[in-house]
Amino acid sequence: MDTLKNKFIETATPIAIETKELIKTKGNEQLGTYTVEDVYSGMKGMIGLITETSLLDSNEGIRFRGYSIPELRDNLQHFVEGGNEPMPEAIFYLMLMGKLPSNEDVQNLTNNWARRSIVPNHVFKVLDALPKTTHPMTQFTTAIMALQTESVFAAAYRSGINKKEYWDPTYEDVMNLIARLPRIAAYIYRRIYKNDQHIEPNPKLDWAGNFAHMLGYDSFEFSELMRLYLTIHSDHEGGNVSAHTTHLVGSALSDPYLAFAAAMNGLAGPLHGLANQEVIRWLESMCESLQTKRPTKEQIATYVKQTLSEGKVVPGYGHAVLRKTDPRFTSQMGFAKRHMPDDDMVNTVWNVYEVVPPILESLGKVKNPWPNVDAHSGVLLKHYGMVEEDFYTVLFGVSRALGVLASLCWDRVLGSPIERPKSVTTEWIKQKLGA
Ligand code: CMX
Repeated sequence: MDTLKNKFIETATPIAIETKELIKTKGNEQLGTYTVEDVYSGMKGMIGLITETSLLDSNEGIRFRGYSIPELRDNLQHFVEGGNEPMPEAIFYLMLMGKLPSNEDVQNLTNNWARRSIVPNHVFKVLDALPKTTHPMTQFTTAIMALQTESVFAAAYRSGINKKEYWDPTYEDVMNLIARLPRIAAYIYRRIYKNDQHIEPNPKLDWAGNFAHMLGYDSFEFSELMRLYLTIHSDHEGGNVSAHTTHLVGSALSDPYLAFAAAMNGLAGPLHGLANQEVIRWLESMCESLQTKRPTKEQIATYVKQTLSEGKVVPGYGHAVLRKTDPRFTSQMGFAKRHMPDDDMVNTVWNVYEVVPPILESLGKVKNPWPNVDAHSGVLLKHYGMVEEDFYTVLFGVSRALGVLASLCWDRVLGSPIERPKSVTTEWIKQKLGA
């Protein structure tokens, strides 16, 4: 028996209850600029970061350099031949440069990333040394860490670079890393699920099209889905766990590989990027337990209530900042309406969308009862045969690189300082309040 463990929980439980009570009774009292409740609630709403690439409005959703998702559909008019979905190259250009790219800019970026995309062999060897049962996100971060041997920033820092030049090797690392992520992700996918049958890249394809090809999905529709998916998951201003982690770790002048690997460990949490995996698990276990492919709204409501009564969250619903349906959910819904309106699982997601918000609202504590990006993404992938939901967060990670690494370039240009917010103890707060 672990006596320390028992003693710890005996000591901690009354303190946790007392702390909750303190927040309830003294939550509105000021501690400098902020209230007691602000300090205990994960810094939500506190302005304390600069992120140039995108800005989130709680009612309207994300704006990338001023463009909302519907506006991007009208303005990012760079398509592959016969295509209709935005290209990730274009959103990266917009986030990095602050202005819309020309077709030539997009093509140059495709070529630039293709040139940089070769992954050194030792990275594959590191992956091959892991058990195949290792979660794909753990394999992904391990591969990014293995790739850190290539960091131009780390080498430049070691050789004594002037701080005014930091942006240059950072940019090189950022571009190399983005270029190589699809190959790494596809390798992980084929290694785990397709019996190590790897597919060589096709340098003639665009970044997302080539990724779809290396994953083993060559249908035009799937590559269009990848273009949309990799565009809309790319950024969500600076305070979310993956963006903030990149900025925080990067602020210690850890190179982009170290900063991005840390971010991916945050994305791998079920309250953040892993939620897309959890949504599919939840939908499938609902259908399995009800023995139907299309549960009725009444059946869904009963299942939602059961989930809540078991002390679990409804995955894909809620958000720390958003207070309306996530426009990234709506844009995926639009894709599904265009390409797969009769899919059973997709229709279930739409029925869940009608059922869940009033139930969450009735709890009286959920600040946002509406769906987020993760509520819809998995069913689209499943429709095309990508049924391995444990892999879904890796796709999110490949996309998230675009925003957080563009931001890291700006951090170095702006000379952002090391991040070091002040923390206090509950004892300190009690003394301050005379409680
Ligand atoms: N189901 C059940 N309860 C929920 C809930 C949900 N979907 N969303 C929030 N709540 C609960 C919280 O757990 C919290 O309960 P306690 O007070 O008992 O701890 C209460 O409602 C208040 O939470 P909140 O202020 O509304 O939400 P937070 O800002 O603390 O958390 C989030 C935001 C996203 C973590 C939360 O809504 C959640 O857990 N959602 C499900 C997981 C999910 O979909 N995550 C993906 C988010 C998008 C992304 O990053 O990819």
